[in-house]
Order: sequence, then structure tokens, then C-alpha cells
Amino acid sequence: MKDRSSLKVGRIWSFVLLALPLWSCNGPYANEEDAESLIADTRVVVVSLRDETRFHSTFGSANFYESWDASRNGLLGEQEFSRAFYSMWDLDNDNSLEKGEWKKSARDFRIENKLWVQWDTSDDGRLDKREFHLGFSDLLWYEKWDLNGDSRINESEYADGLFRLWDRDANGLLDAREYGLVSTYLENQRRKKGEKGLLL
Ligand SMILES: [Ca+2]
Ligand SMILES: [Ca+2]
Ligand SMILES: [Ca+2]
Ligand SMILES: [Ca+2]
Repeated sequence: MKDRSSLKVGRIWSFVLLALPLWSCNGPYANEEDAESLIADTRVVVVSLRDETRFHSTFGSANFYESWDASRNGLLGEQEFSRAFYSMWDLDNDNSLEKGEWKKSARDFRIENKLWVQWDTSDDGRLDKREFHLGFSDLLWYEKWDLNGDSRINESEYADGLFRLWDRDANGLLDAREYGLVSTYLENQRRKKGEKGLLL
């Protein structure tokens, strides 16, 4: 039987699970009614996005490839792969990657050891797509994420790569903190495409 303190911890953890995605959103949920409906939606999302299988199907159903796959062959070539990250890391959706966005993404995508000055070779405080591609290519993610070795990244390989990056403790589940990254980056991609609501 659970003692009183473990029940209390359980209650606090439940609150954190529900509240973290809310903290990661900014702006549009200004009034109480919106916030309440977001919490109700978030409860579903947290439960449904926890394991890898569910993450794959959710990622696929959001059709991110429609906007990233310029050649419309259902696969990402190296330039398309790089542009997909450029788009995802451009969190204010101004089609430019500023230093602050890069710093945040570097932490969230686990490349904290990389140096901004080596990416921003023009030293103007932002990365154009050419600078980004050069820096990004050095990470060798294109090679590492290509699990079937066909020199293209398919949707499943992309979802797999993201899941491995964000599942920091490698336990096969996205916990509340790890899930916050899904909320920040993937929800923003959907907003960029003009889609409303939360990723389910
Ligand atoms: Ca930007
Ligand atoms: Ca630059
Ligand atoms: Ca592949
Ligand atoms: Ca995890």
C-alpha cells in the first residue's frame, strides 16, 4: 500500500506532466477558458505520445514531409533534410535563424559542444541557409539517421532520429520534460503550415 508521501509525489508528478507542455507554449492561450481546454487536450497528448510506436504514428499523421520534401518523392535528400531542421529551429517563423534560436536548439538537439562562431561564418548574428547547411552537415546526422543506407531519409528514419535525440535517458518513453520538446518544435511546425490545434 502506498504511503502518504508517495501519493503526494504522485500528485505533484501528475501536475508536472500536465503543466510542462503548457509552459512551453507562448502567447495564444491568454484567457482561462483557452488554458483549460489546452490542459484537457494536453492530457490526451501526454498519454498518447509517450512511447516510440505512438511517436512514429503521430509524426506520420502530421504530414511534416509535405512541407519538407520539395522534390515530392516521399524521401528527404541532404539539402531537404538540412532545410527541415532550419525550418524547425526557426521558432519565431521569420525564415531566418538567429543566434538565440540556434543556442536553444543546440541545447535541445544535444549539440551544445558546437560553436556558434564556426556556423555564423559571416558574423552577422544569423545563419542563412548556406551557412546552416555547412554547419549542419558536419554533424553527420544525414549519414547516421539513414538506417537502411539508401542515402535518403524516409519518414520513419526521421521520426526514429528525433525520438532517439529527445529520449535523453533512452528508456523508450518521452517523459514530461522530453515531451516538452515535441510541443515546442513540432507544434510550431504545424503552426507554420497554418494548422491549428495540438498534435494528437
Ligand atoms: Ca527566426
Ligand atoms: Ca551569418
Ligand atoms: Ca534511408
Ligand atoms: Ca525518456
